Amino acid sequence: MNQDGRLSLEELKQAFGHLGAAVPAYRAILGLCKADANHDGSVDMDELDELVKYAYQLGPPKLTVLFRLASKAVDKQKIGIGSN
Ligand SMILES: [Ca+2]
Repeated sequence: MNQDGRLSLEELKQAFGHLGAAVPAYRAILGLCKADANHDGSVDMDELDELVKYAYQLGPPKLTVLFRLASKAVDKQKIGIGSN
């Protein structure tokens, strides 16, 4: 997570790797395909719900890590909102 408020494919690979996925790249690509509604190659705040839904299918332990990533993204977004 590079704190830019969105998750790139590389960051998703790292996340699924930490989750112990057998094939992190495969999970990352599938998750990105499902969640990346605007096809910019990353998962932003508007798309995070879909990514969480995908992770939910994989099981609760994986959800925990995704929520941790999501909370970082939300924190970043709050900073952006507060500066307006
Ligand atoms: Ca996107």
